Amino acid sequence: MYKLYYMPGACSLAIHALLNELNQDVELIDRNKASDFEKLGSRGMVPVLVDNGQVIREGAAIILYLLEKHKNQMLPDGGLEKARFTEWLMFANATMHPAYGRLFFIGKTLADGPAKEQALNAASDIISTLWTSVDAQLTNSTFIFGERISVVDMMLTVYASWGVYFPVDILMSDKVKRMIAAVQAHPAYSKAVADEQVASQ
Ligand SMILES: N[C@@H](CCC(=O)N[C@@H](CS)C(=O)NCC(=O)O)C(=O)O
Repeated sequence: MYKLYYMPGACSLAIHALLNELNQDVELIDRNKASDFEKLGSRGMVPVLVDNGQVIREGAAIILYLLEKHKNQMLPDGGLEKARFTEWLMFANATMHPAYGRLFFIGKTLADGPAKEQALNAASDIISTLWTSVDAQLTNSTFIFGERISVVDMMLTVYASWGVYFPVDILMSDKVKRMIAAVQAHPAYSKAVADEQVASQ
């Protein structure tokens, strides 16, 4: 069974949902309650996956590892199709995730006042622009890669859920909102959300 070090609702939620989607059993370990979290070389960050004693860090590396290990229809075999998949995986992990990360950084480091408000608004403008890129990819389809859900949709939906923690107006088109609603209703995702809520009580 896999062990997943997580924080409720954090980016580790997408890995948790992916494990559900791949029908893999997982032991959830709340990093705030784990005495061995630092010893794993976690750098203080989730997700950390442990597979048979082997520690894997970095969300994108964990995702590629799982997709290559367990048969699925998300990861194309190679060529341009695989490049497109990796491109969107990295867009989510290395572009959209850090863009939301700026909100957390500003929220934690700046004192309340006009400078903080200005910085939060500037950060949220960048996020709104990134969502237009998602909108353009959705064209007439529900998900990033057509009508079949992928881990990229799940990652983007996790990040989108963080906007409510900040007094900012992040703009999303109806197509983007429809994609997010479809992911939230997807059983592998909704089960992960519910299980993390129960585990954190
Ligand atoms: N590049 C890392 C970033 C992971 C990351 O930023 N994780 C956040 C949660 S979403 C975290 O653990 N932050 C530390 C904290 O909030 O204490 C990855 O993709 O795995």
